[in-house]
Amino acid sequence: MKEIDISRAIINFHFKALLDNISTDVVIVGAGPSGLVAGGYLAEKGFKVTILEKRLSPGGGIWGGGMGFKYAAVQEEALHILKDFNINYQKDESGLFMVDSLELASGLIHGAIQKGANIFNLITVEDLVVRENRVAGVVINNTFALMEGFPIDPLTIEAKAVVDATGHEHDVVATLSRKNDIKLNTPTGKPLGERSLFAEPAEKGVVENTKEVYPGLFVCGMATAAVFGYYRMGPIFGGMLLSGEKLYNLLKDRLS
Ligand code: 48F
Repeated sequence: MKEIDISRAIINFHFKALLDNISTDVVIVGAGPSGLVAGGYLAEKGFKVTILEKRLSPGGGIWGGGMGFKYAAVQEEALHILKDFNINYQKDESGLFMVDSLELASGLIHGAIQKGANIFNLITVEDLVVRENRVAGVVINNTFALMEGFPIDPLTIEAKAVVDATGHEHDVVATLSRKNDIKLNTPTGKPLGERSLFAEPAEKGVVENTKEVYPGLFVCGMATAAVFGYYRMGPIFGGMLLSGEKLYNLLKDRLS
C-alpha cells in the first residue's frame, strides 16, 4: 500500500462526486432535519439531490436535543417519517414520542445518503445564481476560506430548484433579498423575521409556510418562520420532519 494511492483515491472520488453534482435537480442548502428528510425522499424518488452543509457535521440543530439534554420530542403525526428512516422512539406519558437526538441526527443523515442524496459538508452557499428573475443555482465556497475572510472567488452549481433549509439563519433568502431589488412571496416582499416561542402554532406554521418564496427558490424548516414571520417552537421536531415531507411533495410534482 502506497500513501499516494490513498490520496489519489480520495481526490478521484471526491472530484467525481462533485462533478456529478454541478448540474443537479435540487440543491438543498443546510443539512438539518427538514433538508435531510426532503432530500432523502426526493432522492429515493429518483431525483438528483445535492445537499450542501457549511459545517463539518450535518445534522444542524438536532444534536443538542433541548439545552444539550439528548432527547427531542416528536408528535404522532410525524412517526411515519421516523419509521421510513429506521429511527427508534418511545412514548412519553404526555402523549409525545421521544427520540434520542444522536439517533435522530445520525439516522436522518444515514437515511438520506442511503436513499441516494449527495451530501457535501464544509461547503457554504454564499450567494445565488439569478437569471431572468429566477433562481437558477447556488454560489459556493469553502467554509474555511470564508471563515478566514480570504479573497477567493467562488464556484457555482446549477439546479432546477434551490431550497433554503438553513434554519433560523434563513441565509439564502436573506442574501437574495439583500442583494437584489426583488419581491419575495411574503406580505412585504421581504423576510418578516422570526417571532418568539409558541410551540403549537409554530409547528403548524412551519408546514403551512413550506413553499416557493421566489421563482426557483423554496423554503422549508425553521427558515420558514424567519421568512414568513412565524413563531419558533423549541426542541420539538415533528414540524421539521413534516416540512421536509411537504417540500418533497411540492418538488416531486414540480420537477416531474
Ligand atoms: O437549523 P437546522 O437544524 O435546520 P432545520 O431543518 O431545523 C431546525 C431545528 O434543528 C431546530 C428547531 C426545531 O425545533 O428549531 O433549530 O430548519 O440546520 C440548518 C443547517 O444549515 C446550515 C447550518 O450549518 C445547519 O447545519 N447552513 C446555514 N447556512 C448555510 C448552511 C449556508 N449558507 N450554506 C450551507 N449550509
